[in-house]
Amino acid sequence: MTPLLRSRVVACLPALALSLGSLTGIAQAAPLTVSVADADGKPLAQAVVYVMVHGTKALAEAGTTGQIGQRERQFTPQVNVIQTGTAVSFPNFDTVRHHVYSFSPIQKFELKLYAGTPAAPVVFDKPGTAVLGCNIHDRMNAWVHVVDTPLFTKTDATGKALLEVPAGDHKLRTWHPLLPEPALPVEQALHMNAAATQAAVKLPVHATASGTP
Ligand SMILES: [Cu+2]
Repeated sequence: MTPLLRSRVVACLPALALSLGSLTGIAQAAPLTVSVADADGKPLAQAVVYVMVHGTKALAEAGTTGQIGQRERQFTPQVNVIQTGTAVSFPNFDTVRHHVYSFSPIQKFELKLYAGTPAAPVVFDKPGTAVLGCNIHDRMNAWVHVVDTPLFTKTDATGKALLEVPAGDHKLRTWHPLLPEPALPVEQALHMNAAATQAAVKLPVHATASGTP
């Protein structure tokens, strides 16, 4: 080995270690706390918060499932975030029957008047937002925000969300059902190193007592 070649090999080692780390998903993650506020600076509950990380899988692992129940003539939960490819079941816990539908382009479906749990779940295979309703009960409404990342959560009653995020430069996205349609998420740059990080997001909405429209 010539001296020139040897020095090149040595110089390449740190870069190789770094790329192996990100390939195997062992990049060090650190806690990210996101505080979401409305236009008046009030904490916004039920906001969907997610991070787009280069190199993570857009699609959920095969067999990933979710559930949106119906209880006391309302969907539960009303605001949902799932990864693309998730199969969602719609169990009816009420004694009355429901007729669940979505006219949203990402997933148009109809579960005709039923009691109990429909046999086939609904697979949400495109990212975006689906708005759900019930043909029988007009006041029943729910939202399914489908995201191309496994790193997602929702804000609590104090408007805070917590995620574990690997180091790097990412996109932080926030969505809420009070946003005007078409409901695109609000996006901002996010830099994570190996330390706990705080981020603040302000959405152009006005918080309601129920947290939904
Ligand atoms: Cu109903």
